[in-house]
Amino acid sequence: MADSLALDRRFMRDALAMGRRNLGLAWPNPAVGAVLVDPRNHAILGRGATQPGGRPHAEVVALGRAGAAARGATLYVTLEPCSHVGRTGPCADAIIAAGVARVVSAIEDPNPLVAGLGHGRLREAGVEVLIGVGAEQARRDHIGHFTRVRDGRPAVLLKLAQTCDGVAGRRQGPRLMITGQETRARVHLMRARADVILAGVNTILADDPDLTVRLPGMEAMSPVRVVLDSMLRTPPAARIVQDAGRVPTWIIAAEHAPVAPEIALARAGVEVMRVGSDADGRPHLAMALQLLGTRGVTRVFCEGGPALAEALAAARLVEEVALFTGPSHFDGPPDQGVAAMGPHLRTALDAMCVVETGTVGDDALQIFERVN
Ligand code: AOF
Ligand code: ZN
Repeated sequence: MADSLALDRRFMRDALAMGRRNLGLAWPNPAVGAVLVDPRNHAILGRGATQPGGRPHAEVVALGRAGAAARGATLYVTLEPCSHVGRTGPCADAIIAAGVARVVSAIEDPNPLVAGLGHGRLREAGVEVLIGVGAEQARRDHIGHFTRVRDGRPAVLLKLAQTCDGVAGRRQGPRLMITGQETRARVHLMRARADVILAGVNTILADDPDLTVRLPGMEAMSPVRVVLDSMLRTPPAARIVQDAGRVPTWIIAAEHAPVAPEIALARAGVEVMRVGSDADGRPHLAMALQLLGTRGVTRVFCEGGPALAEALAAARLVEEVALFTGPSHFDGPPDQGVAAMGPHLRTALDAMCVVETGTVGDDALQIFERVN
């Protein structure tokens, strides 16, 4: 039955692509994709993805599109259909009620409310269930759901840019231009697929970035911007503060941060949160991420610069690294260059696997993924 496996893979790829379209929008839920197919002629009867804010679930959307045609159909879905009663009834029950004959599911949902119960319920009702097609890609796409269920925190995807001799920036002076226009577009796409963008206050002070998605047609996909700023040094004139009414900005400060700047920032529409600090007085990274987890955040895209990247790696909080390497050498005196990678990040990368390599314009891109 090699043919049927090839078909299952093909339609699961469709379902995975559907789900990925809503990465960055579906939180606090995973961005699931679903495709209903007529097994007789392989016609697609309906597609769906988890909707912005997490509801309706993907299966319900696909079933709604297919209507009565779902009877006898095969459903491809990138995560186990839920079995719990949430804001509406369980997807497993909707699938059974629609008369779906076969479900091909990429991976079990680790959520203890579901964890095998969705598949079990389908089988009990006489639905044929095949699990595991596309599992590797599904685990990647749902990585934030997995870390949130397992560790109570979002997954961290780290972006790094370096010159070909490993420099990420200048100690002082104008910003070092490392990568080209094509990389900029690619980074904006990566931003759009995240729930929040994370940066340290030093990046805000040095570059005054706006950290939004500025791709034509995708401006509405800008994630929440989160700044780690222990002493609340973010200036009220910073871009991320000035346009906080349009794209939300959250600042995570240490408990001992002064109150006066908080009032000014809050007046500008910024939400200030406080967490305990580490030995150096900075917001405790694991606690900051836990806090984001309680807010429903599943995917963090970190553009915070080398110091934050190194600290995240040291705390073993990095799931994925996108490393862009530009074509030029650092043009300044060696002692003026900030190294892109510290020892913890190097060790972390050594233990990761490379899942993608290629070029983006004149830059090289490698994507590394944590193995366990
Ligand atoms: C599905 N299909 O498209 C998604 C699922 O709060 P609720 O009721 O929306 O349930 C959230 C949980 O449902 C979430 O934590 C995850 O386990 C699962 N997500 N399940 O059947 C979907 N997004
Ligand atoms: Zn569901």
